[in-house]
Amino acid sequence: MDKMLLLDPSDYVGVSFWIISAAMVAATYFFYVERDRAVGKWKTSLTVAAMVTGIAAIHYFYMREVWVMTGESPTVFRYVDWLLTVPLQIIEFYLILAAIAAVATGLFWRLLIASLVMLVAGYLGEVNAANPTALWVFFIIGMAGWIYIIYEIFAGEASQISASQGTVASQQAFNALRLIVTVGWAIYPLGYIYGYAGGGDAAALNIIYNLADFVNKIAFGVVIWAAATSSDASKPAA
Ligand SMILES: *C/C=C(C)/C=C/C=C(C)/C=C/C1=C(C)CCCC1(C)C
Repeated sequence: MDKMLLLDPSDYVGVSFWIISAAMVAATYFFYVERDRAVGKWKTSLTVAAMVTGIAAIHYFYMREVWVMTGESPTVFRYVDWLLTVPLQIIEFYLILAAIAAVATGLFWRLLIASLVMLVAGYLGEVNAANPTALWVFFIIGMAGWIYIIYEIFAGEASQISASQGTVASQQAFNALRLIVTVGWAIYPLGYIYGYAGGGDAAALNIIYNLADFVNKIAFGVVIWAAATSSDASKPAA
């Protein structure tokens, strides 16, 4: 490379890395400051939301650098970020339930292990993308982890606790988080398919993953913020 660029204006993937870095920093500040307006155990939920976007902000700075300088996918930074932030989001689910009921820790561990299976398999698939068998076998294993999480929050213990013991605000937050894990998280496997099927398209892969992180980290935090600062944060459900 004869010239080092901070950001080439025609590099739309690099620009998306830049925008999301800034958005993650701003969201972190927002959730942290707004914590003052939340009541009781909801404060912890906002702290965790700020941790998620804060960790992502740091990784986005480095991911942008890798992309701008090499044009390659920053796979290691991407998965280190997810490995930290996805378990934190699982903790959010657990905190929302634990704020209203005595929740078995077994539920927490099942969700955590399923999310780790999903991420480790995804990583192994992406670093072995040159081998189509590995690429798709690991993808299927990753899908199984995600489908298990969906099962747990729609039909398992978590959904029963929310339905039977939730407050108005906790049920709102739980239902919205459920939607994020189902619809929002679906963007990631779509990015994987789009990015790797048919020979590989690193630009498409990264733009889709970046969009997904924007939705699933910032919007996820906003959902928690809305519940935590709503006037019925502690009102029992009818
Ligand atoms: C903040 C980061 C988040 C919420 C990352 C979530 C990542 C996923 C839901 C990834 C899912 C994948 C599968 C379901 C199949 C295998 C490939 C993955 C890892 C992209």
